[in-house]
Amino acid sequence: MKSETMLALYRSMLRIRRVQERIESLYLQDAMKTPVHLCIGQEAIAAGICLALEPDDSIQSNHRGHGHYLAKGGDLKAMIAELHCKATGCSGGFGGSMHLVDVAAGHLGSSSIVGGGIPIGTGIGLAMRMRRTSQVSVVFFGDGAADEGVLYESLNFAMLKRLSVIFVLEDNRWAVCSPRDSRQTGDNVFLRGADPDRLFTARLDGNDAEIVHETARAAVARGRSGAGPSLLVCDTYRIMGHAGCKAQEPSGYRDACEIDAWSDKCPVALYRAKLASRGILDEPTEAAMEATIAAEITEAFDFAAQSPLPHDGDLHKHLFSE
Ligand SMILES: Cc1ncc(C[n+]2csc(CCOP(=O)(O)OP(=O)(O)O)c2C)c(N)n1
Repeated sequence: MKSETMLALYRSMLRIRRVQERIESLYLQDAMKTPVHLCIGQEAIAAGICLALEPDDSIQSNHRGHGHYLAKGGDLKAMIAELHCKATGCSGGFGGSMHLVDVAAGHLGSSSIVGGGIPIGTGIGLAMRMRRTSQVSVVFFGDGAADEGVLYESLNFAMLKRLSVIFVLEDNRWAVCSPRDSRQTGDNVFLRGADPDRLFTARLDGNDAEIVHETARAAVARGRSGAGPSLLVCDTYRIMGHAGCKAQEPSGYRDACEIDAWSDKCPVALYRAKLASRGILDEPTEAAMEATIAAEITEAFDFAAQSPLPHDGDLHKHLFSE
């Protein structure tokens, strides 16, 4: 892997982490008028997958979608404005944190309906096929969404038509406060009817950005060649609570040792150490990266604070095609 690619992976993860941290630190001021679901701990998946995509490839995301939006090239100012429900937000202030969209960046939307993006991303893959393009459609979803029957219908259809869809399961082991074992027998989603000839499957360390990126590149190449879909199951963990910020997380349903063990596998810290040991990331480079990201985040929060709220008269806009 080229050193620019490694630095791009690191920058993308670091930027997602710093944005999440700023949201976390300011959330309880109540200026952000939307529930938030932070993806701290899961940055390597968004960064690794999206760096393998072109701007006109598309992604579908879920409620925990800030990382996907940013990694795919979504506009940070518009995202932060959306969290403040301002008219300048990427969904006009009507969507909030769970409904981000940036069509220009190929982010065709996130949804609060668990599993909701799976059939949409599959349909986008069908549209790409019908238009005879070599684009790829990626769907990000959690292990809770993998409990929904629609995943298996969508996988089946994508296999049948050999669609260029990459299903990315971010297996963080928890659905709100239900552990995976209480919802699924075994831990092998591939056993549920997948055809190995038609579906490339991989279970990988979702906290290792390079592994995620290399695997995504293989899945993208397969999709572009017309060979069909892929299912990438990325093992990871959400370090923060399910929703809101620290103070709002009910404690007790997760073992503190489990959280500590996964915190030690922080994808950002591990990759920083790896790049430093390879001599690719030195202190001045990292300091410059941090400064640029910090300035960008401050600018985005200022932009959101100064932006107007949507007009009352627009309340029913965007409900129907005009
Ligand atoms: C169809 C549907 N069912 C239930 C919910 C309530 N709900 C919101 S998030 C969530 C858990 C999702 O877990 P997972 O897909 O693993 O994603 P994670 O939150 O762990 O990232 C649930 C059940 C919902 N939003 N939509």
